[in-house]
Amino acid sequence: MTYVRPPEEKPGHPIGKLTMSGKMLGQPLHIFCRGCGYGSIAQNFCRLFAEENLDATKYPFFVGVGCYSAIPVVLPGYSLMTLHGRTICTATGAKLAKPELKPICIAGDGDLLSIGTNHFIHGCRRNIDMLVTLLHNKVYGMTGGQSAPTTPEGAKTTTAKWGYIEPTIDAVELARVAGATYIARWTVAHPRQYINSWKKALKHKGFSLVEIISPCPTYFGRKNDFPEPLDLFNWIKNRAVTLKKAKTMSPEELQDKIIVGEFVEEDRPEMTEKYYELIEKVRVK
Ligand SMILES: Cc1ncc(C[n+]2csc(CCOP(=O)(O)OP(=O)(O)O)c2C)c(N)n1
Ligand code: SF4
Ligand SMILES: [Mg+2]
Repeated sequence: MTYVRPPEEKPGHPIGKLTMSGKMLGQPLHIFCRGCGYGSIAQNFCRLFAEENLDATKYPFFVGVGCYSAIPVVLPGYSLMTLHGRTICTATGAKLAKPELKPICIAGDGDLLSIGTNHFIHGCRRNIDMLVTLLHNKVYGMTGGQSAPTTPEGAKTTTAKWGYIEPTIDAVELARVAGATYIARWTVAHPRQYINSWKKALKHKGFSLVEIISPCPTYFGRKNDFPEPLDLFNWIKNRAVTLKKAKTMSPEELQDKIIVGEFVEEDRPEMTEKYYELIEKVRVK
């Protein structure tokens, strides 16, 4: 005879109740492909809120258009799906109107480093107080695996059958020269490290970029001889070297490596504060 567990004995998911699907269905669910990094990133956002005991109403999510747009379905609090590439400018409006909020933007590599590059540069330059999480999966996942500005040279994609011929953008370097004041890069194999970077970024006053390299087994993996999702995960994991180690390596040794760590942490006047100071100064008394 099969034992049917009575509902009152069913163990609750520790963070499930915080999420939209958890509230409706009792547990957090996601719709990503098998082996996609986005499911674990979504769940770690929930973990961040639970561990820091955050008031979800103060940390609204802004997402662009890509596979990652489905992440907010399992996130606590409020979220706004903007247009493709328009997360940062929408979050800028929200921050200026309600300075007590700390926007969290979730953007893809196609979203942030192609159609939305200008907003990214100006967000960094303004040092506006928000956390931008860049999900770098090396392709435009949602639209069928086309090349992105992060596709490695020589890699195959739906639109680069014989190998991609363009040089790639380094988001960390772009953010650094544009003026972001907290910058970190990790991979999906570094969950504890990127959660800690999120925690720091939420306490930091200014523009923070946390880049996470994430596998897209369905498009990048399939086209580049990674038959199983775990093969692509291990390829990402095994290429990661820490910033400290990278300093001891030659440019040739670093060529196909992913340098991970915290790259920038500094204080600089923040845009929203300057904006409100100006309003106070010019207000007719
Ligand atoms: C203005 C505009 N141009 C193009 C599109 C089509 N489009 C939707 S998602 C996407 C690519 C998403 O790629 P990325 O941001 O890397 O996210 P991923 O799906 O890889 O997570 C594109 C080109 C769109 N929705 N809006
Ligand atoms: S297509 Fe790629 S990025 Fe999109 S859900 Fe599937 S594995 Fe993830
Ligand atoms: Mg992408």
